[in-house]
Amino acid sequence: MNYIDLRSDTVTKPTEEMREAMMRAEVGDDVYLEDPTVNLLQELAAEMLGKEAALFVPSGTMGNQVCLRLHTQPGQEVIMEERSHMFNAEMATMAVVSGTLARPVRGEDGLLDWPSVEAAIRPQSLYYYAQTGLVTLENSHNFAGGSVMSVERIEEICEGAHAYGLPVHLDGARIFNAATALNCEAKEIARAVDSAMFCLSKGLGAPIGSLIVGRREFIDRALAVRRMFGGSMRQVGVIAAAGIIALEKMTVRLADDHANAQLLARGLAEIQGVKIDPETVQTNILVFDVSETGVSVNDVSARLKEQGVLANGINAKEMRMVTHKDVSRNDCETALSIVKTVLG
Ligand code: TLP
Repeated sequence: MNYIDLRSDTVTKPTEEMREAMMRAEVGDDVYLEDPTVNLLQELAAEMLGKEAALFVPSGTMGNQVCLRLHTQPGQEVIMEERSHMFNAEMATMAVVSGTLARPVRGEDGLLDWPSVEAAIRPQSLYYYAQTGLVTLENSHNFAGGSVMSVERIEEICEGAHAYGLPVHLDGARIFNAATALNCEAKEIARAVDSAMFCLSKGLGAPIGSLIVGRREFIDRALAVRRMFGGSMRQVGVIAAAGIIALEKMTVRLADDHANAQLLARGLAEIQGVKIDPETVQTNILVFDVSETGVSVNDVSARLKEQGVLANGINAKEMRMVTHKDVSRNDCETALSIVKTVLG
């Protein structure tokens, strides 16, 4: 069956242009920093994010965790939003590998604000408290329905955190979706943070890869941590070539995915028992509550699959749909009518 796959924007296939570029990529051993295609991708990434340097890493998880490791000391706490990916979906790496403890804080629609971050910072005078070492943000916010934090809010949090001597890391896996929604450049979103990670393999269609960006000195140290985590690669220009096309060609089309997500949100909101406010859908991710439809999340998922639509639950009540380049407007209309049949 030809599924309409709304499970994630990670399911996309590389474009023909990407495959062609991968085949022709100039390569070298990246452990010697001699892969020209990787070097080009890193320069492009640093330029687009407005930072001194960038480093190519195999996955978003590794990128986030390399940064966390560099910013913290074992025994410290990291302030993060309660539904954030780093807290919920990275296998407790921050505890196992960096010896840190999450200090989860609930943000409305997944978005932290400075007063709640400040309230979570541990006082330095009390020796029995673990000390706060880092603040992390996520923009757009995956499990809170692709919500977007404004540049002003990010800058206020960074200014506040820096006054306490705390660095801020941005999980910007989908920073270009956030930039599209905010109608700004990614570098404006990243301006005040100390490090950021973004992914080429989410909405941008590349098969593999993420980048971390920051000051030159930070990225130099990140090389060693990436190596320690097993993430240094060799003739990896074959992948970086697709990443360059992702950055040069694929960010401009994200508004189409956002429009398709709106279409799905408006249609879902009309279904009896489904809870979603289309006004809150700002990017390509929709999270909706099916608990009042009388059908469990797993059953909705299974019935949709029988009819050719893939979508998963993210908890006992909520499901997620993610639009991307490999689902058309027409596919979204078809998916919607299938959801209506399944829940109607
Ligand atoms: N998100 C994936 C799954 O892991 C849930 C998805 O399908 O959305 N930060 C954010 C905000 C993410 O959404 C993800 C992946 C990551 C980090 C990790 O990236 P990878 O999967 O490349 O390690």
